[in-house]
Amino acid sequence: MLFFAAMNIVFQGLQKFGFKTAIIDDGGNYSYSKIEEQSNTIANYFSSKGIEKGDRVAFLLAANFEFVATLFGVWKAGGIAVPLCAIHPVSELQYVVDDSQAKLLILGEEFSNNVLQINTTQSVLISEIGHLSCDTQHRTFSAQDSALLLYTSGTTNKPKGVVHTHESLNTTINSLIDAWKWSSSDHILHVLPLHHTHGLVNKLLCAMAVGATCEFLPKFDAEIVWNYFLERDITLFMAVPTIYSKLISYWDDQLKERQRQLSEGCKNLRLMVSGSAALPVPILEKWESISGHRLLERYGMTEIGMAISNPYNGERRAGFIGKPLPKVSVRLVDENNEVIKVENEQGEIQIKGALVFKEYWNKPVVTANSFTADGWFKTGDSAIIINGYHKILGRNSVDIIKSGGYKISALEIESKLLGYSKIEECAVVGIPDKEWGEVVAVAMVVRGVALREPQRALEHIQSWAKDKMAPYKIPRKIITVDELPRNVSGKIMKKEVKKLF
Ligand code: MCA
Ligand code: AMP
Repeated sequence: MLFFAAMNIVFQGLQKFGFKTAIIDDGGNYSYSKIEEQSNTIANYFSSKGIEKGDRVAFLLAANFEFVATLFGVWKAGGIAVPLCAIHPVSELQYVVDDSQAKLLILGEEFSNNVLQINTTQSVLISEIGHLSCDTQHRTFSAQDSALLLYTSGTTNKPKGVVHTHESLNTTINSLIDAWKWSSSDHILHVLPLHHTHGLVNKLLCAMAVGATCEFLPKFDAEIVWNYFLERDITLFMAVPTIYSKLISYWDDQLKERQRQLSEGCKNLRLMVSGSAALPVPILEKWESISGHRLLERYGMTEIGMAISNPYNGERRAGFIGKPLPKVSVRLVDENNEVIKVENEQGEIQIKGALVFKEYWNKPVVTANSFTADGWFKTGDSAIIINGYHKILGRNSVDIIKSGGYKISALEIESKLLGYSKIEECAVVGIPDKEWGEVVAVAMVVRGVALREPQRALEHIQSWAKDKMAPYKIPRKIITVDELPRNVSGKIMKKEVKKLF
């Protein structure tokens, strides 16, 4: 008998929507029943491999049906899902596998080379998980049980694992379904990575919870996305600002008649959302002029899911992230942790509610320090409220960079760069960029003459870094200096470093 507590709203969808199309990928169309069936098979396999409640199962799979079936399979077996980043080099994957103490690693065919390179207790290719007819009794889990471990970069050198429970995931999913009017007739085009909240929760899991169709592209490609808007019945699109910027560039390069057709194609959609990084007002305005859609900008974070949003109906204010979603408590506090009670005063955003994560994996001290004594999560984002709407003003830490919607730790890159023998000292900063939001830049003091010429240094370092860091972390701008700007106590002054570029 198959049995588990359907505490997670997305499970209800698997049973309720039966033969409706849930997923479309390169391989075809898959119904909700197919996910139910395949995830049972996978859960049985996990149980046969000794996966028990609370065990971490890591998986490196392309954005496709197998990913979705594996995610549900992990949950049905009582495990904690650890989706890995498809574009991370082996060293970064190894870090996540080790840090999460994954008991099992699942790999897609396209990643089969990694089997030989990542050290794990057990790893298996997804294609090798056959159909086990044994009638496994799936474990029950409660709302408070851990469900998901997502890695995020922060003010610490190495990425931290953010643990979400079934309840915290459900809270964000339910609130987005209401706020953005998700329904079973929705068809979302999915172009984002699945190891982050934006792609995994906002797009995939919301779709699965309401019986919508989620169509995956293997990789973002501006031309393909435009053609999908034109030719298919897409109703929903969600992306980071960089993607809208790339879609605009593509449109700009087309002849008038094609531009007209592309713009016309956007009429089929009912909603387009932007998030993960600040949406520049010129992008919002240009997008509105070519697509007819005023982007709905919202604010979230790996640790909290989605907290603040512009409205579905009503004013979507350019340059603002909107108002708190229902069931989320949001406050701004000044540097003395005094709550700001009036508008037009800048403070840190702090969040409370069932959407907030449970803990950083194996980091009790860091977890405790990220909350105030009275239980508010400190986001590190600074904001102001004007006429009821929140506006992000920046981050408290200069060491956090957002590039293409990815959060990057300057400290992590610095520590990796110092592994290059010719670099004596370095300071990594984010430099504003029209397309990427910010790009990674490094000022460095080098040994010898080989890296003195900036263009040569850039080529050298980019090629050296390829197997050590994900593409979005690799420095795009480099300068060499005789010494880094420091204050009287010897601390590098990052604001001065930024000015060097
Ligand atoms: C890639 N390139 C870059 C960067 N990334 N250059 C500068 N800065 C970067 N960050 C270079 C590559 O090296 C390559 O260069 C060229 O750009 C194309 O690379 P490619 O990988 O093909 O780029 P892409 O596929 O067009 O990627 C752009 C992207 C991607 C689709 C915007 O960055 C992306 O998927 N971002 C989304 C991340 C995300 O989902 N974040 C959500 C986390 P060359 O051609 O020279 O080789 S935040 C979150 O979840 C919270 C909760 C929230 O609020 O949402
Ligand atoms: P991550 O930790 O990768 O989930 O990124 C979360 C961070 O992205 C937040 O702390 C913000 O700094 C940033 N972010 C998300 N949405 C927005 C937005 N609409 N405007 C500005 N920053 C945002």
